[in-house]
Formats: sequence, C-alpha cells, structure tokens
Amino acid sequence: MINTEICNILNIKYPIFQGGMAWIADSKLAAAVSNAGGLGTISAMNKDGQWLVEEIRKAKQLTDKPFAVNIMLMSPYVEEIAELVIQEKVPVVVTGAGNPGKYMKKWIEAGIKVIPVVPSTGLAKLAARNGATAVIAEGGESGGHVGEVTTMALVPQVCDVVDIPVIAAGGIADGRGIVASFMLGASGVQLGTKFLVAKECGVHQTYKNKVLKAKDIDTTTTGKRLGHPVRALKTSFIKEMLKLEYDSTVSNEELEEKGTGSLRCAAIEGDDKKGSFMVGQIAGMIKKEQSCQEMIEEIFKEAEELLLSANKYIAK
Ligand code: TUI
Repeated sequence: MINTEICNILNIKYPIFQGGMAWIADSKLAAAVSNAGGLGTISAMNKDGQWLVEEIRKAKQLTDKPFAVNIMLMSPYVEEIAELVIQEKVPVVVTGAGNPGKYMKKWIEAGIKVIPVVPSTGLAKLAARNGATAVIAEGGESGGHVGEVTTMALVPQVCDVVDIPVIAAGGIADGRGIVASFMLGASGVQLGTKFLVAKECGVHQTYKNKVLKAKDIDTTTTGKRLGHPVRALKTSFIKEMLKLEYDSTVSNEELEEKGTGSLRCAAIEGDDKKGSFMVGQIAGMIKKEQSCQEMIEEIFKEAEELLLSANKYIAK
C-alpha cells in the first residue's frame, strides 16, 4: 500500500487530491473522492456564499472523511467566502489564482489546514513561511488558469525550497504520473481533468465527451495578454479568442468581456459556441468514464506495481 506524509497529515488513505474545478466541483464529486480515500474538493467559484454553505453541509452528510474547499482568489465573493469556511468549520482550504497571505493567519487560527496552489518557488516559500500545511505545485500542463512553468520543472524546484509536503499537479492522470511525481519529490498528486469524466461528476455530458475525444495537442492557452493565461480545448470559440488576442484593435476590456461566463457556459450548458472547455494537456490519455473509487484504486494499483518494479533500472 502506498502511504506518504500527506496521508498522515490529512488523515486520507491515498495521497490524491481532486482539483477544485470552478463551476464543476460540487459536494457530490468531493464526497465521492473523499469516500474513495482521496481528498475531495468543492469549488467556491461556482456560485455565491449561500450556495457554498449548502454544498459544505451536503458534503458533511455525504462523507465523514476530510474534504477541502477551493477558493479562487480572483473570485468576486472572496471576502465572504474567506469567512464562511471558518464559520462552517471546513477542515482544509486550497487557494488558487493568487497569494492567500492576507487570509492565512485567520484560517490557521481557526484550525483550518491551508494548502495554496503555487506556480513558482517564490510563492511556495511565502506560503510555507505563512504557515501552509502543504503546497500544490501546479504546472502549466493543467487546465484552467495556469502558470508558465511545467510540472516537470516546477515540482523539484519547489521541493528544494520548502520543508512542507508538496503536491504535484498538471499533466497527471495515471499511475505513471503519480510515481513520476514521487520521484520529483512530491508527497502526493492533484488531478483535475481525470475527474471530469468521473461518474459522480455533474459536468455537462458534452464536456465529458470532449475530454474522452481529446488528443494531446488539442488544448491551447488564451488570456496571456490579460495576465491570466487559461488552458482550454481549441474549439472554434477559443480559436476566435486567440485571433482577437493578437488583434491590436481589440481592447483588453472587449477580450475580458468575451471570455466572461464562458466556463459556466461549457460546464452547465455544454455550449459549443460560447463555452470554454477548460482541460489539461493530459486529456488525450483519458478514455473511459469510471466511478471515483474505480479511478483511484486503478491508478494507485498501477503506481504500486511501478514502484515495486523500479529496481529494474539499476544494473545488477
Ligand atoms: O486557479 C486555478 N485554475 C483555475 S481557476 C479557474 S476560474 C477562471 N475562470 C475564468 C477565467 C479564469 C479563471 C479556472 N481554472 N489553478 C490554480 C492556480 N493558481 N494556477 C495558477 C495559480 C496561481 C497564479 C498566480 C497562484 C498564485 C499566483 O500568484 C500570483 C501572485 O499574486 O503573486
């Protein structure tokens, strides 16, 4: 059986987190992952605070295992949500898309374990200094809002500068990715794209079908000009966005406006024309819908077999 430091710190069976995918990760998905032995995550980005409170309470009914709330720091509701996670006694908070520094003292004093997503060693060091329980080093292979550095380059560099557990994210969807992450120094992994096709994931079926059909080269990033690159499937809508991005007569405001609501459109409505189907580069490897339990058990069985046979690389 695989067991790492993060399993003991969070009291989880497998060192795997489910990414807090905005408009997608709800109590049903989070509870399914937690019940399967990972750390499930509810995204606070889906709706307002009231929605989140209901989802946290539902998750507590669906599982007695720990779960996390993901707070996207660019969210318009961030102040309200920062308070709600304390009131609702959420065990773990994962942050993304910014520096959570100003909230960390309050969360930690309330007994919350804080695990920021970091795209750089600088932010990783800051998070560790501010009392983070662990950090998620997320490479640019991921879907959604991404940093520049790849998982392969980021994870070992982050491991070298912090003495808290590092969770690898970006481009991981099977046992090979898990074992590679361990070899880079990570204590666990976070998967997002893979969980899009989980049976318990309520994302629109069109979104799931697009993941199942995707090839390795089917994603791209838009939004670099706006300072927040986002990785999504290269649909006709995204190709149009790319064209506008390179058009100097189009203002940043116009670009922002065209992108607004596009993830909701994809996740809830499955709308091909206006939706942004945010997926990671590993989508090309994801070929079947499974329950969270089947997924997690299968990939950790594969990881364990790989680890047990790893001495084949050493000359006898
Ligand atoms: O946050 C994510 N992924 C996301 S958020 C999201 S919602 C969205 N919807 C529409 C447009 C844009 C976003 C979809 N996917 N991942 C975690 C993550 N955090 N990736 C990168 C970062 C990050 C970037 C900069 C974390 C910290 C950071 O700090 C900069 C600073 O403030 O110093």
